[in-house]
Amino acid sequence: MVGAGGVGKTAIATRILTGKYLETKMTVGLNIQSWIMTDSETGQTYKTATFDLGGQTRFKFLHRSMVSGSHVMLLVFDVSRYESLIELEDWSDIIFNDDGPACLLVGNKLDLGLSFAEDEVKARAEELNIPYILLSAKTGENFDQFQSILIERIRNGMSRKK
Ligand SMILES: Nc1nc2c(ncn2[C@@H]2O[C@H](COP(=O)(O)OP(=O)(O)OP(=O)(O)O)[C@@H](O)[C@H]2O)c(=O)[nH]1
Ligand SMILES: [Mg+2]
Repeated sequence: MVGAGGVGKTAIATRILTGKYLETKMTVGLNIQSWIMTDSETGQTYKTATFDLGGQTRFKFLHRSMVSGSHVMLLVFDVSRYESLIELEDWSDIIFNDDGPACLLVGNKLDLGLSFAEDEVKARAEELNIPYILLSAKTGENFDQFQSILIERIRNGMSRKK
């Protein structure tokens, strides 16, 4: 998971792991958590590790090798902060690498409402040729759909990197 500081990466990881929204603190460096995920379509289980990367720019140099070696990259932004979408451009080279992770653009804090047109997100996702989803880690809106796409991305990322 990558994205600007404060967009809600840790809140999303927490909801994946616990099904709940809990208050978070700024992530210093990174936070790794493991869990087992079952693909309801294939019955396959995956032992998963989330690398929740602190969004402060001073940590960025540490992230590139971890991200390019992973199966899935979630590019998280805050729908109420347009700059957080723009900042994700830093990861374009990894997105466009055929051997890179399967990617998903995630717009969080949907409960606050979008401060710009959804078409902007759509256009960005089309440019990068990756799917996108808007959700709220706080209310859980669209989280079920997110988890289905996530498992599809894991399947996709695993088959790329066999
Ligand atoms: N309204 C709203 N607030 C949220 C949501 N998700 C997270 N937040 C809040 O946004 C702030 C930052 O959330 P974090 O999950 O810590 O953000 P982060 O991306 O992990 O931040 P860094 O670790 O600094 O990179 C916290 O105060 C959260 O409570 C959401 O879906 N809606
Ligand atoms: Mg965090």
